[in-house]
Amino acid sequence: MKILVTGAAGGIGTRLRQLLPAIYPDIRWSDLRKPDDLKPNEEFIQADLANLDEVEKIVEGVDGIIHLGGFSVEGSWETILSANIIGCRNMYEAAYRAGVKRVVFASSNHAVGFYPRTQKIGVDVTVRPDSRYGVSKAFGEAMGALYADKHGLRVTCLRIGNFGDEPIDVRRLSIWLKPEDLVQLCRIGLEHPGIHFEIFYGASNNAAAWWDNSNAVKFGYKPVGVGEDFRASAEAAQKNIKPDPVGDKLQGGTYPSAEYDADKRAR
Ligand code: 15L
Repeated sequence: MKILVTGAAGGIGTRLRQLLPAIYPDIRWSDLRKPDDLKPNEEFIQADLANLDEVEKIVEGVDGIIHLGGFSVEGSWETILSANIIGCRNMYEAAYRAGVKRVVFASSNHAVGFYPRTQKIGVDVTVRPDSRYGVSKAFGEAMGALYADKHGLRVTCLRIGNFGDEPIDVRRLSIWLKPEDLVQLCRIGLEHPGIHFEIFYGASNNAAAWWDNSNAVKFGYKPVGVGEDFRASAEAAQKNIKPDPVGDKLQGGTYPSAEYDADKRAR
């Protein structure tokens, strides 16, 4: 398989550049800017996702796409519109036109970040985005469903929690995703014969999880990261974080509490 990975210079992309080549020897990497540490043997094409012509060039000849590209946190409407909404539409549309078979879309927990931490949710709940960024991820999931149902792309959306070597605070004990587990989820999306349109939570084996990830397990996902192994360090780190009366109750944390004023408006 020839794979395109967008967002190659970002945090997740940088880590996948170490992990993926052993599995997929033929990878094309892309981003708005060239990664500083690009190696001579890595194929890289620079592209602005907001420019359809450029996106058509990067998808040419690939079998599958891992779409990490775009803005990875909350941003202004203009930024989110261009990088995440227009950019995501361009990726699906270019993939369709070029006959790409599979897309793994990096969605985010922020598509459902307004759910309370007391509620365990599956992948079939109504989206409750907690930010403009979260709205763009819900949009990317909806576009995935459209291109799967209407055009036959095989699409897997990963609602990624927090990617890294360990959970960095108490919230992340519930949503942590070990890099090797992300690789496993990408492989399911790119290779499993039963994929049509699926949503999985991008989370490791976290006893404190707020998510029911049985859909991923059904497709063979066996996470190796164990969140509870890091409880002591996560709780210690939490002591240095200021309490957030709104965000601490909600799955999305600081994303739903930023700009929050629902409690101040007369109904
Ligand atoms: C995300 O979607 C972001 O890309 C990442 O930077 C973190 O903020 C993460 O969510 C999180 O919720 O911890």
